[in-house]
Amino acid sequence: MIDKSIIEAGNAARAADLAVDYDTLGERLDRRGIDINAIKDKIAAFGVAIPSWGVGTGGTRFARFPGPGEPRDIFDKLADCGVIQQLTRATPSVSLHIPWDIAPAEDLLSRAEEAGLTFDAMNSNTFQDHEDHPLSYKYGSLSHTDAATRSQAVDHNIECIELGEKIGSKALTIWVGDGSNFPGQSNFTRQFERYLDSARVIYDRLADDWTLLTEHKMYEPAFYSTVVQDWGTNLLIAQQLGEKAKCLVDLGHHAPNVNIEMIVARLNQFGKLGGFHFNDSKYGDDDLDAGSIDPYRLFLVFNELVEAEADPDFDPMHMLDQSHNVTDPIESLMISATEVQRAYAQALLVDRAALGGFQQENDALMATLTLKQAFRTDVEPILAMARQETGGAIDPVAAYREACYRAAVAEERPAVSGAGGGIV
Ligand code: LRH
Ligand code: MN
Ligand code: MN
Repeated sequence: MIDKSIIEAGNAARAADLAVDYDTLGERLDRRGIDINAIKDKIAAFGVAIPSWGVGTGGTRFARFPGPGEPRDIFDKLADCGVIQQLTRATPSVSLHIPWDIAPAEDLLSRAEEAGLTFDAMNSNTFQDHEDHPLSYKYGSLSHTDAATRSQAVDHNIECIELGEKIGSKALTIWVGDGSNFPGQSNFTRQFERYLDSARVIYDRLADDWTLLTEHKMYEPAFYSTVVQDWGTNLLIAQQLGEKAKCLVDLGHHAPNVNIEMIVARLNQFGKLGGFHFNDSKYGDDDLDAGSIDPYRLFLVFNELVEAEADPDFDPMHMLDQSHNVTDPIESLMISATEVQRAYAQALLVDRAALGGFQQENDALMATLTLKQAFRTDVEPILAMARQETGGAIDPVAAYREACYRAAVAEERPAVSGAGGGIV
């Protein structure tokens, strides 16, 4: 963890400026009939889960360039996630990926507690082979033509639920790479039937207070067709399985220019919006930092979420899912978590009564300006104040660099070479 005195000293140097900025913004928002403290309280209560796999340097199929102090195992990852939470107060939980993070439940629980974290959704993995799975997933998993391979994949998902139950998780996220690489390779209908049959067995194993999140993705690793390729198929799955099954929207998993915020609205309208993997994308499943390419789109997604918040039962899960190739993953994740909070804060500023009126009158210009007014508001003082008041850092990256955390862990964690790692 970061020495508290470093956070305190950094905050002390910035507190006076922040107080002025917060009061000034408070006055401006007051003129718009908005109570800044109410927004700040909502931001302070908002959290986004860290993907355990995000704290290691990512890579592409061409190469991976590891940085110093790469986490060696799930316990190092929890330590890194603890630092992100300590400084941002925006990331109270971690989403595990099995088998990457397999460890005894009691150890996971005690290390998470030390780091001030809880566990979010469990992620199963049948998109690669496992040492202890005799059958290969090369030709699919839950939808494989071979019953024994399907059943091996189902059992793995059940093991993920069992571990999750021991560590306080309440959801299982399933993403499969199943699909085909050639026209004619697979029968679309039979393949989807097999997927549904397997998913039903997993669903039936879920406790009543658990959610099954299925995640769609257009392509990759299958390059001709993917079984769960879009939100339409995902919605069918959730509807077929039942009440506890909902859809997970990873922002990077759509065709370019798809209107993601509208997908969010549709899924929510029919009670099937289960959660998010936040990231940003320029071309495909780029796993870029949330808000780094198109912050307006992130805002528009949150605009739909704030609209949906009127329903007290609305409670989607929020997770990041990113891959960091050229930045320190801890810094990227801290900034990304605050970008997600920023989009939420901006969306909370939308004058919904005015927007509704403009929509009713078909005043397209004023309707869109109503959104822009909220988006253009610099809400940084709200985010910084929420962090300061909850014991975090006004400037998380500055505190992190000041503490030299990366250099300290690099002393204990052996250097990793990326040489020879890529497969083109
Ligand atoms: C698939 C995905 C899915 C996986 C993660 C590693 O592209 O988004 O969520 O679990 O990446
Ligand atoms: Mn994802
Ligand atoms: Mn992805």
